Amino acid sequence: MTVKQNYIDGEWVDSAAAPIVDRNPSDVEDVVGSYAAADAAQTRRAIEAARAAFPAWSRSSIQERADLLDAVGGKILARAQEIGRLLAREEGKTLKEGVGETVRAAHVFKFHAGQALRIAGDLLDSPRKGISVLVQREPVGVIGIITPWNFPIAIPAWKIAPALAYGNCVVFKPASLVPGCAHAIAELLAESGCPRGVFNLVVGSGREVGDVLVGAPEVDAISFTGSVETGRGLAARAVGSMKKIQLEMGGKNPLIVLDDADLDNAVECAIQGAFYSTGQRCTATSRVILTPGIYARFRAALVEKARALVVGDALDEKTQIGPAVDATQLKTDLDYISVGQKEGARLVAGGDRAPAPKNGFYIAPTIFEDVHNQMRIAREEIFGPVASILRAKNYEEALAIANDTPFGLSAGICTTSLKHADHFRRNAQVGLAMINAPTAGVDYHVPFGGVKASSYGPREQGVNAVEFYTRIKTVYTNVSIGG
Ligand code: UN1
Repeated sequence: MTVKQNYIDGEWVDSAAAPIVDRNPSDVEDVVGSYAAADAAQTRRAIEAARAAFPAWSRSSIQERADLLDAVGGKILARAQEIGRLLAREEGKTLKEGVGETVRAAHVFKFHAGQALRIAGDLLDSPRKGISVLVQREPVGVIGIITPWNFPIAIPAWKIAPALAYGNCVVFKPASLVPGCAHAIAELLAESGCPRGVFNLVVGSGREVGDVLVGAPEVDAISFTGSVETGRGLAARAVGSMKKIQLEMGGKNPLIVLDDADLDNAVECAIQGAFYSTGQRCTATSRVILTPGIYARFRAALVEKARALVVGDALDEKTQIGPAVDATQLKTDLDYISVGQKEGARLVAGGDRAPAPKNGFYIAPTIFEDVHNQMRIAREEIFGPVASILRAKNYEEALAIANDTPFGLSAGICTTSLKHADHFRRNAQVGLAMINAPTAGVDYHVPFGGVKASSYGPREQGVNAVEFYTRIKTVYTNVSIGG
């Protein structure tokens, strides 16, 4: 099998290190591909190439940048079935989700193609006579982009596209579990005429590639999505070289279901939020908080639906829930299930590996009840298809439980009460509040991010991406000078 290369300074490059073997989590016998593992020296070369490309790219015409991003978006869209299939094969989300994510990535590129054309500043008068003030936006420089495995194309897209739109150069380190989609992005950028050095791909470990990126003084900013632990360590180090940082980390997202909720919709929100994408989303619903009047009905319907979900090969059209991404994540999920049982929570669905036709990391959608919010399964992010049901006396107590968490990414409420929906909108301590909608699944044209331990730095996505990918210069001009 040929080893797919990294992309550094406009060249596809090999590596002396043992390649990274990309395996299908639905069927470990299926090798998706082999990818060259970049080392520290290659990462430094990529950073140098990005540095060298920056002066010209930062002054490139906005039309050139818009055309590049639009071309990439168009090509992703044209190849959405094929790339979506690759995504499902290497990550394990279903084909439908894989294609959906790919289409989302295409839209992200097209959105930021448009944004490149409207980089605005502000022109103000000065309190001093004869002075005018211009507040302008400029590119930041070289951006290190570090992405997780759970959205192998959408997350890279929503970091790379705005970085390039605003005139920055990129060194991209994807998660080693999903090099296929990262490689596809690099190929599309290369074939769409991205100038050399402007975009570089370095597939490799956090210890080697990530470490160089975070430590290098020539990298001006790091955008990271991943675990809280890695994010905290990264931030502490990045500050040493005064980097701009943007971190998207975990969640422990609650869904409140009140007595007056539309039952079918509420159950659907919980199923989608907790189990789709195998629960491997930082926006996944992991705590379902119920008030007494709906408890029994909701619980029965949720358990029935969860048990009926078809777990299987991600590429099988009938599959609703694909496997865990790898053996490590599967073990984490199973370990948390035994932690929950030891803590006294009651298992009402799943709880073990799911029977499956192939040798993959299959796990059954799992529901605990009698969960107390102080239990570890209610406080720590599991990142698997494991949901907990918690009881609350009323809306007020449900909201208090929802907010009692170190995280603050997404929170949902299912209710037909305008009063409670409105109170929740104002008082949920999160960056994403969902009303009669699942906690996961977000749009590409609006800001994304959370509060507390979930996020750090400016928001990602939509118009707000400009905050992170540009810096501001305030220009004072004495307009009274000259003729
Ligand atoms: C979504 O719910 O559609 O890593 C997006 C994650 C998030 C993205 C979630 N950064 O799960």
